[in-house]
Amino acid sequence: RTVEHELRLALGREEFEVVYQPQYDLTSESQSGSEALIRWHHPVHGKIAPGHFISVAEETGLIVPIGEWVLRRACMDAATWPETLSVAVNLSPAQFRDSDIAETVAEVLKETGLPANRLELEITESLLINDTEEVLTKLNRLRDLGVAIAMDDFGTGYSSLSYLARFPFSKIKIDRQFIRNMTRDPAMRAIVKTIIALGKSLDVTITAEGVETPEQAEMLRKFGCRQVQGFLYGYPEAAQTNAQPKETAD
Ligand code: G
Ligand code: G
Ligand code: MN
Ligand code: NA
Repeated sequence: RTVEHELRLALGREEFEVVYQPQYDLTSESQSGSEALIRWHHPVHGKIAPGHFISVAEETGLIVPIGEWVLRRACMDAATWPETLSVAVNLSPAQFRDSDIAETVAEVLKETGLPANRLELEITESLLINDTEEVLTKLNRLRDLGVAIAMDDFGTGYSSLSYLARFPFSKIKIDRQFIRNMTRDPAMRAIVKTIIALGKSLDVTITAEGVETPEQAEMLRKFGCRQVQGFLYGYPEAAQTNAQPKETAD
């Protein structure tokens, strides 16, 4: 397939970029970190969104070298940020299945000098469907390194509350579809409120994704949501703009 062939060449041709979307802490009213998101600048086709190539990368196994490249880039960049800022990196299930992910993460932290507690790894529920001992062992090894593990897109896919008891998450990210409809749909509102309360009981940080309006932010604050991410707070942008803290810029 063309996309596969082009993806194979893209790493060597330096066509990928990592952009960063800020995450804000509603308690301290300040940025707590950023999520790293890959971008592909194809020489002919221009910008290609991750939605169009991540699945191909997963099917072909290319996600292993590409994901490792993103991880290294993100840790290198974050090592230059103020030490209060963390970086979150998305991991695909294939990176757990086809590579020694804990070994890779340990190596990259050592190489870049980023303290482990400033790295967060985002995984999705799909990793936990085949809820094997091997996945659990790898997650625990990552946790033992001192990195945080976040459950991404919570509430979509095959959510099971039992995952929250079996795996050592430090954060749950509420999927943006719940946030989008929260202010007008009472059922969505109840779900968001309940997930936030659950996070409190489990001592897990809750992040609301896709926050776009002040109304949504106000409601989340009222429910006691700790962290927010979304266009209201910032778009995914090149590293340079995030390298300077907002307070001291200018
Ligand atoms: O902005 P956005 O279009 O960046 O991202 C779309 C989807 O692609 C999201 O679900 C996001 O988690 C995923 N994604 C973005 N960057 C990466 C990455 O580096 N690795 C993996 N596995 N997924 C990514
Ligand atoms: O699945 P994951 O959370 O990793 O995906 C992040 C994706 O969400 C990226 O594609 C990013 O561009 C997108 N995103 C981030 N903030 C917002 C937002 O406020 N609204 C919408 N519609 N998308 C957002
Ligand atoms: Mn994510
Ligand atoms: Na998400």
